[in-house]
Amino acid sequence: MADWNEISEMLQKGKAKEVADLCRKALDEGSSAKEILNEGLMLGMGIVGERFKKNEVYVPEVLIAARAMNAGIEVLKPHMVGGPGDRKGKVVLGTVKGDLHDIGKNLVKIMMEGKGLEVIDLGADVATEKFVTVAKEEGAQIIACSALLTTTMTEMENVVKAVKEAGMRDSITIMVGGAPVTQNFCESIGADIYSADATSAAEAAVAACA
Ligand code: B1M
Repeated sequence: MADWNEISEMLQKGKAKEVADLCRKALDEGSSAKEILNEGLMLGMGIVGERFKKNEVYVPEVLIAARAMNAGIEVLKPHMVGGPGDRKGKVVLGTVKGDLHDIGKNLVKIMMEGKGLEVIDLGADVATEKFVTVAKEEGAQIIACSALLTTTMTEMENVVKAVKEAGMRDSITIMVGGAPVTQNFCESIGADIYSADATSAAEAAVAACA
């Protein structure tokens, strides 16, 4: 069985090549991409987050850990997505204004594409109006917003307001997620769907497009 602690430790040290190699090895040994992500990569990133909170590590260390996490995700990506299939709907996805965290958002994209959805990824630090204009231009059914900071999750309410002001509220499903976001928060800002993780976000998006 794969050594989850080894993957976690390499991620914490920011050893991108080693993390990628260990993910490949774990796949070869029969672990699933989901297991490697949840037991190894997320374990490591969770520890980095705790140490960051206690000021035991700083932004540069967190950035290189994030780079190592991305290297692992790149290896897992082909094993997380399903076959091409017919496109089931269109999603405009991004991390809200002021927020640079994009790892979770990227996972949401991978899982949504794996379920046959077309995802227009606006990246991180996305202006409120951009979500709306791109959704309109592209005829998307869903706007999906990610936020990792308690200070930026409030931007999601501005997205809901902007969709209303554009007269698109009845034709667009607004999805929200990210570590500080909750079902209660989702309801309080008038968004439609809260999902706790990338897999449930993808499932909910498919259901909303059906
Ligand atoms: Co940041 N950071 N960070 N950071 N960072 C957190 C979020 C924090 C909790 C760390 C801590 O204090 N323990 C804290 C936030 C505190 C708060 O607001 N309550 C924090 C802080 C404070 C900051 C800065 C302000 C630090 C500073 O500069 N003083 C700064 C802000 C910069 C900015 O955004 N303007 C900052 C910067 C950074 C880095 C740039 C160094 C880096 C980001 C690199 C990158 O993303 N490219 C970083 C990182 C890596 C983290 C931690 C350590 C890890 C985040 C992560 O990628 N997790 C994080 C601590 C932690 O989370 N333990 C922390 C892995 C990822 C897979 O999980 O994103 O939660 P997550 O996604 C999950 C779910 O949330 C969900 O699905 C994913 C799993 O399946 N999900 C969705 C996400 N989006 C979704 C959307 C959906 C549905 C589900 O529907 C649309």
